[in-house]
Amino acid sequence: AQRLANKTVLITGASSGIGRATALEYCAASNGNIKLSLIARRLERLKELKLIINEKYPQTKVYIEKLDVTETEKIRPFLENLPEDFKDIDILINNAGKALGSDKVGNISQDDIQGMIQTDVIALVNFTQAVLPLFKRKNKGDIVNLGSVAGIDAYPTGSIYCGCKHFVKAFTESLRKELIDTNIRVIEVLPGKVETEFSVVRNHGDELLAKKVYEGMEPLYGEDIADFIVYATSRKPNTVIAEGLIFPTSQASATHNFKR
Ligand code: 8X3
Repeated sequence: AQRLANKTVLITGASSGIGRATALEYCAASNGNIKLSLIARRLERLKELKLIINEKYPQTKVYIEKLDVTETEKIRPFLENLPEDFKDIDILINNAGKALGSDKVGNISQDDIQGMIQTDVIALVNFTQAVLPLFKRKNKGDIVNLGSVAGIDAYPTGSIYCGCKHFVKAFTESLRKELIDTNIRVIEVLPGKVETEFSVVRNHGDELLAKKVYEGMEPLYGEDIADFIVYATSRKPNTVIAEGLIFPTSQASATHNFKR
């Protein structure tokens, strides 16, 4: 926890799910001695989160901004215009991501294809590229990319999402190798079933269908992944937790071996 003291963390997709839980977990682990830049499309949610954080940790500096990570041209201005206190980012959490639909190849809508690739692939690359010059100047910093078990275990009806997450895996690995001469740490988190708004979004808002995804099993929750992210980024500087594949106890692969 001492290692987190006064660090600046930037989290994309911070209004819900794993991103939100990660913001809260950094506060808990550092006893509020942390600076958080939280971005998402839903500003109201971020405002609520900031209130919740500052109620418990009045000393925690929280900066929130409404930003759609797919608006590429806004990313660099956003970073350049961060308030002075938040400019010196130590940890980038590329969390924003989504699956859209469960259609088979041949039936996938253009909107779903673009939506996933824009967020899961292009935005993640753009944020990484935009923050990297700072990390290189400092010769330190942590980049945490949210992959998925879908990034190592492709399943039917998930072709685009699985493709995106395979991309995240390859991109993250290339980056870690490129940065071998630096102290920058590149970390990939590969969650299995985590009950967040993920399945509601995948099912285009159908809450009943979303519930079924976790029926009869005990899924993970955002805080379980947050716990790992905070653990990985608070190791000694000589240690990189390069990858973490995290399942609920009732899951052993993307599509098989569910204990229900
Ligand atoms: C989310 C996990 O199994 O729905 O990345 O693809 S899964």
